[in-house]
Amino acid sequence: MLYPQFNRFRQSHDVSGFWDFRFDPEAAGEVEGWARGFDRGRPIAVPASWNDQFEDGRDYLGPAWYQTRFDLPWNWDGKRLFVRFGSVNYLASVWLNGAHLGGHEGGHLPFEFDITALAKDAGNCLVVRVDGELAGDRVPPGNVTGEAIDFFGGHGGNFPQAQFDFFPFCGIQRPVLIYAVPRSALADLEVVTDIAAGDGLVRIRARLGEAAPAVARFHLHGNGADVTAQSTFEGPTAEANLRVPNASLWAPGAPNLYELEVEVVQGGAVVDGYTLPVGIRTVAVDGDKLLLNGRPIYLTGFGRHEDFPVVGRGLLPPVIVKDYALMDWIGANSFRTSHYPYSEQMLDMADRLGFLVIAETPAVGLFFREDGLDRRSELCLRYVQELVARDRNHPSVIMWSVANEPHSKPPHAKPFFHRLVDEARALDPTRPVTLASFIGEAEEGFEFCDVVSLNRYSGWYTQPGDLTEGTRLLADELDAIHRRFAKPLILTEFGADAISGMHAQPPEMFSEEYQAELIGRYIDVLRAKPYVVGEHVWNMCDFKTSQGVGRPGALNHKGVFTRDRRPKLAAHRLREIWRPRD
Ligand code: BDP
Repeated sequence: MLYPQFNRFRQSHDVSGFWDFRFDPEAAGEVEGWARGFDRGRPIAVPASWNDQFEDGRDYLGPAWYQTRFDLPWNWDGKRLFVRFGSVNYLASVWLNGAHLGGHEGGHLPFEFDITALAKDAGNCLVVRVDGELAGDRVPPGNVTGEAIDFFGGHGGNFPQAQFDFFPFCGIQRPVLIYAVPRSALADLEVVTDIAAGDGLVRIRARLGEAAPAVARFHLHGNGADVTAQSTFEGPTAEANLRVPNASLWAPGAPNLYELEVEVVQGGAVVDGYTLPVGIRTVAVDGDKLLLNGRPIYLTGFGRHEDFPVVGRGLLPPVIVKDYALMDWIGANSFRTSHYPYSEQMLDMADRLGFLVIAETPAVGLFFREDGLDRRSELCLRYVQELVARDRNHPSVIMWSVANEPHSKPPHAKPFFHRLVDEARALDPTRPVTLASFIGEAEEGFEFCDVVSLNRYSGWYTQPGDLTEGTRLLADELDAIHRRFAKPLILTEFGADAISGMHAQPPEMFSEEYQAELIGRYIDVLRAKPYVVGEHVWNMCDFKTSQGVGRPGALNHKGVFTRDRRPKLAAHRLREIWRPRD
């Protein structure tokens, strides 16, 4: 899947801004014809979650309606026109000028519709119905009776009742683009890189939207290289293998990017062009090691969230820049997109700035009761497909995570994960696949993974207050897991809530000292285990959750930065560990 570009063949127009909005608690909109355009809408900002924009909608999860009007800014004769949504949580249904375009399920992956036949030069009316309700047959799920996840030590669940520990923000959360491409446009590019004797090998597959007699021209340049190739489309695809002598490899600390220009030529004329940044690098698992460019790499960093006051999960570019600056300051080299795919802008920046990313699907809070299981399995499979299609060309993405903290139970969990991991590997044999689990040694899904990802909170949820016993159990458990699976292991979550400004000596739970101490002592354990290849603290920043007694102020306080990005004691402790020379 190609992100829309603006160049001499392609146009793209961001229709984000202030849209009209209506809550629809009686589900009257469809009957009353809101799809053709509605009145009495209030203004809402797009992109942003709706929940914190108004006084009366924080816990309202849908349905709700969005509407905007737009004119087309170009001469698009002979072109194909699309509307593209970066993220709508959770169910979207879209109309243009009263005609239903289709829908999409799942909150964090892009979708688009061809609007060539429906769009007018002026006065287009785009309407989106969004339903973010929590339900057992959705992924991630919520309002599940008998399976409620309890972060609160048995004290009464959470509200809204999510099966996961982050606020179920809803709405149009990433940009909406109208874009135009030529009739014989590239629909997709797949780039895979390898290294041979210091040279970079760049394998490219280009695919046209519609098969047509055409030639593809490839030009890779940058870092002193200038390599070209040409190949004829066979049906819709054309392939090329480029060799970059003495390549400047992509890695954290040296995020060398080349620029790949692809042109489609028909009858001697260039009819389409697209430019893609390419980082030449390899990722592999070898025994207990995770290798980047053939050398062992150790991940330092975080599990995170897309979360910020007022915008909720809405794309906010300054926060992206700020967060990378903080990750750089603290000495992180990586993060996991817990617990859903992050914005394309976030990944572009990881490519540019040299951060490693474990890209995760939205499959969080899974449970394995028979009812609805097939549907959940199909949905999770589609998430894997959509995620790989979207993110496969990012050098920063080094691993796929198919789920977080499933409540795995026999007999269904094992085949469920077998299917997901196989799918990820079939679609992309070049990246390791993982699953983040709290179950540990008994997690059968680990069998299929290349890397084992464990989330552990001993010294917090278990052995509360007792870091000596908590870290002793951690050490034993890591060894037991490694004995059983013999794979590299990342501790993808560990941490403690610390209320910013709360102090205690000796350290006590919820104080900044306790958080810093727990993180430091965990890292001591991890560094003594040669098969551990990464430490991701949970979480980089405090983040909004549903309400419950274990979440003061409806926040998870496990951030080493506050929600507004101020460091707690643990951030300084981590910086001493991760950037010892500064
Ligand atoms: C794990 C989850 C994560 C939670 C975290 C916590 O993977 O989403 O926020 O624990 O409880 O269970 O802080």
